[in-house]
Amino acid sequence: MNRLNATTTPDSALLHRRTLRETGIVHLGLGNFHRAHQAVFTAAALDHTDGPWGILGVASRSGRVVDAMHEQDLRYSVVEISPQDTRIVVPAVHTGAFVAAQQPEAVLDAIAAPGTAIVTLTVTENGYTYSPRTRGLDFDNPAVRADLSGASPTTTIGQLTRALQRRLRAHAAPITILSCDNLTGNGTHTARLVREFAAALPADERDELTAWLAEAVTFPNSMVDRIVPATTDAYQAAVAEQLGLCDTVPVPAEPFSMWVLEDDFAAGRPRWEHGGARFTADVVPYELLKLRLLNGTHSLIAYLGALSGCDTIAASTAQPFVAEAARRVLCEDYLPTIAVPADIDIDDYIAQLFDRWGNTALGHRTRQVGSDGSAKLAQRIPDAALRHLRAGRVPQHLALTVAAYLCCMAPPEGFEAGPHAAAMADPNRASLVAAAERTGSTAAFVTEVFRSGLLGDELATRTEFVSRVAEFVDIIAVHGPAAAAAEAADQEPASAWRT
Ligand code: CS2
Repeated sequence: MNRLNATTTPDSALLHRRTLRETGIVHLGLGNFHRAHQAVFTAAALDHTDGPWGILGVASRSGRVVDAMHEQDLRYSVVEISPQDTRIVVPAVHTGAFVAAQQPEAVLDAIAAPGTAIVTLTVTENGYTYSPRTRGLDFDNPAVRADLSGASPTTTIGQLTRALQRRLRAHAAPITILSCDNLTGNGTHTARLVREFAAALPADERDELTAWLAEAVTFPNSMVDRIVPATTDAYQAAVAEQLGLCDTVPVPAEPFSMWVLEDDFAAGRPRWEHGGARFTADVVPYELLKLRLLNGTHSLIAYLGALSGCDTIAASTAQPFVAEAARRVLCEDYLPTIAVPADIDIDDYIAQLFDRWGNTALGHRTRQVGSDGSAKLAQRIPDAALRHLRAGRVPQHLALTVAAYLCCMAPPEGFEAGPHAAAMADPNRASLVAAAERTGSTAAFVTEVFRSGLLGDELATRTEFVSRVAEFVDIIAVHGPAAAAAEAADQEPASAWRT
């Protein structure tokens, strides 16, 4: 079978047909999400309005996608999957791809290049070397310290700041850094970390860079949304069947896609609105809507699902006790903490979320959503929980989410968390297991977890929440996740928000 490449791609699958030569965007994090989201929006924008917006994709460590994309003239397919339909599109917007770990200086040169107007990021919640404890750059992280010492940088914040420094020295042309990760105020957050890195440089470098950052570099906030599972052989088979071609790095995705951005670009941008993106003066309400209603609820579905033996999000949500817990965490614990943007019909939005989670064709795994919970939950839980606690209410299903997470990471003695929980990757797993072994009781373990700063310092002082988490851990351990969910639901009558 022929390989997918520039000659073989059928026109009917191409999202835009011009051959791109100019690189206007450098993207850090050449993973599936970028390839199914921003790349597709960019292709659709270029199909409508031409521009110098080719994307140079930088993978952080792995060469798998980079090598395969080179073998395919930088092309790959996006397989949009629903139970009704499979649609394949080829975005064809990349002008280059390489691995940062193999060519660290090339990252700096690419960002400093005069043609580069935007740097986009999908480096995951974990990729920002952020400390929830200090709420700033993690200066205790050896990689951050190495980047500050002047070695070729390996952290994203180090790469960005060193590249901006190089750009300032070379020609000082304005540029935009656009975070596309699931973080509240992702642009503001990135700006703060870059400025903290710059402020830690020697005075002669620091002052000039800090002034130029304020003047010439923008960091718009953006909300990104598309469920993108890890790829499997089934997607290669779908491409083979529909296009008659071999693509070794297709990306699966749900049909839904959404992008809301602040229009604050220092040196121009593609006409992403033609691909369906929305521009707005204030993205934060959209970010909170998505981070809490979708991502926050997603975490609970993933942990309860894994603990009840479910491989996929769709299988987990198909269980009535999980659907009920999801509805309650969403409507009672998250929704009252946000201001719904005026153009969102909240009932439709919620109904659509349940449809999206119920997409049985997608194969989105509980282990994928449950991975990196230590970084994800810090974004999803503390601010919402504190809003309720300050008002005198213990948000039961937020406590349940943390308890289910802890049972997946450090299963209590005698409790079998199962293979899906065991397969969740998390940089904090080992320290959680060690804390569980060290402490004599669930209450002591959970208290220690909160004191470690995992969910920020303030939530650790809310003993009513901390002890509720411990109680749920015990209930899960003895009676299972469904009993814990029933206990959470019993604490309060279902609210008027139920739809
Ligand atoms: C998920 C997200 O893995 C996770 O934590 O909640 O990746 C989610 O699928 C996307 O944010 C959807 O846009």
